[in-house]
Amino acid sequence: MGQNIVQKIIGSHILSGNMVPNEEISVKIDQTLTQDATGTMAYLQFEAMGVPQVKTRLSVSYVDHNTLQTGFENADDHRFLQSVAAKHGIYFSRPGNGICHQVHLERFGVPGMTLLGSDSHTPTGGGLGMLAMGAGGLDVAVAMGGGPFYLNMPKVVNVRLTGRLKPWVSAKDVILELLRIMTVKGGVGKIIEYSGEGVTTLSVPERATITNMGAELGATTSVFPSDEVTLAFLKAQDRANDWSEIKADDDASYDEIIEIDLAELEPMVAQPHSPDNAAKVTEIGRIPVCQVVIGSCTNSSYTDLMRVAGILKGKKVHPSTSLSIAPGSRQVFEMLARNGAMADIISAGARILETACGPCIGMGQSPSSGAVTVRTFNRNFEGRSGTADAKVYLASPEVAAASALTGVLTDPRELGEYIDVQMPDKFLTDDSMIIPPAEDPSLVEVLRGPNIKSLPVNRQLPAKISGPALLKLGDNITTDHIMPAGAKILPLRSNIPAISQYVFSGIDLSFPDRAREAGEGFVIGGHNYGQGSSREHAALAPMYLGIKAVITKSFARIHKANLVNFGILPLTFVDETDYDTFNEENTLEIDVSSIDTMNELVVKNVTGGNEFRVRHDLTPRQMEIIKAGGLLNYTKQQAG
Ligand code: MIC
Ligand code: SF4
Repeated sequence: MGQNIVQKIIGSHILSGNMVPNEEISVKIDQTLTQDATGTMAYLQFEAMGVPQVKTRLSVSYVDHNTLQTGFENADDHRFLQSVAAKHGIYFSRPGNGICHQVHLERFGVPGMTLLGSDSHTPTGGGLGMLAMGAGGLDVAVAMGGGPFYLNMPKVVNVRLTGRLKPWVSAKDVILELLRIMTVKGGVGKIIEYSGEGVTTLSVPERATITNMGAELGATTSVFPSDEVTLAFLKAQDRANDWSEIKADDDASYDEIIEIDLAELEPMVAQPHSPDNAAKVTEIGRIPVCQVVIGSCTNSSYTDLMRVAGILKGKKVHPSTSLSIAPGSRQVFEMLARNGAMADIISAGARILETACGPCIGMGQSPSSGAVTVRTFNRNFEGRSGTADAKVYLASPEVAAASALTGVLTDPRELGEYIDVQMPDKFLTDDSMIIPPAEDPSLVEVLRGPNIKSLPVNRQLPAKISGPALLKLGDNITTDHIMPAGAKILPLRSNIPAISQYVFSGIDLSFPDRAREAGEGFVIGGHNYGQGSSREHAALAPMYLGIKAVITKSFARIHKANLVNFGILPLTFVDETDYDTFNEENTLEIDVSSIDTMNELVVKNVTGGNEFRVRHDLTPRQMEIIKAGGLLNYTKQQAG
């Protein structure tokens, strides 16, 4: 029986378990990446493991999130990251060199390899035919130390692409259509594998836009074949030697099949406040747009920005609309500067931002109150832009640039003749902003500023946990709800005591104080709890505040793994209607002494006098981690 791409790559990296859907497996990780907002923790954890040099084939530390230096904090973190990288065998991509996923695609990604990144959009690498997955920083630290990465074997969904995109329809529209079909929880426990003749019509950056936003489906990752198109891209990056062909066997089988005819797609947007709230631009109509932002790891490649420049050339941004553009990498930025396209962009009235995540993570450019903003990003969760009542629409660079000119949401097909941008035969390659690790690590001193606080650790799991249900939430709670980002809070990523004061701050400002006062407590959620970012701070900071268990209808993959890593029990209702049988602030009590032998536990509602059942699906290994109070404690115990 033939194999699909997922089975081939996992099969060649599997260390334990069988490739049976939902069975726990572990795989060897070839490459890791971190970014600064999750990286400081990941490297503190790596240091705590006491491994002198990384054991991966390649590990890269990027600085792209916390680049706004409004105080010493971010700059201190950058300095720490640079020195810790030099000491432990890690390449360091300096601030200004670009967004981790874009740079990794250009300079490091290798078809057929595994990549683990402390960022949920690591699947961008799937555009090159890698098995690229997002995880919490601690899992990445373990992988850097040579440890396996554990996951449940996902189901494989085959998305068959036929036809070819019409002019002005783009890769973003493909993934928005898939989000419309599958929703933000449709990909949980699955990997999306693309095939069909439509694949050959898409360039690597276009494929990467699609795999990038597979994260929004909740999918473990997404992957494209590695073919002639991949080879051409790698050649143009001076990396032809990194190429190998990766394709599914003709008789490969899949758990699910979805067909999309590229020729039938039209320009789309995701409406507020969810990436799956997708509709055709023509269905929404010409609503006034206050702001347009073009950039992020989804849509800021060379071809994306060349087309934007072509649209803007000789025209001016509408007087009631602000246009900001952040190129995805220094390679893209410099190529546009040299070929004159940047001049067209500047002349149109665009505000050029640093080559970084920027507004995507709320680092500046927050829109005005109640404003409609069209962004080429991947997430439009409420409040993520920094303006609580802003209405964020996600769209392709073409829709965004057209709307910037007209001041209203605009179908780019109105622009007339299509601007065809060719992939360059040769990209400008200059890796001088990527600093290799030190030749003699013993000479490197790791520099820690006062913002870097030591790691809090959890206690062992007691026999009984009890406390109030501190917060009762609905479906699709994101890690942006749990642990918000933005220019004010992000600089505290290496300071858990300080950042914990902002847990759930967009929902309930009293949460941290109530949690502290209670000593121990619970959070209650609906379906797909913890979707979105990989930030382990959404587990670590609640753990610091005394959260012992989170009880939900279902979890998103990365967040659930992060909860386990920090010793918080992820539990789900056996009967979902029990969600309605208790209120916020009711005191709950769970006897957890038998989690080893029983996967159902009884929750006593001490206030209401009733009981209900919850379950866990922890593997024996995860059970030991929970009992130890988290992965770091567990690893120390294992080491004796
Ligand atoms: C995001 O897009 O939310 C982030 C910021 O890149 C996160 C990581 C983080 O919170 O640091 C992600 O997607 O994992
Ligand atoms: Fe950065 Fe936004 Fe991409 Fe996250 S989604 S890595 S914040 S550009």
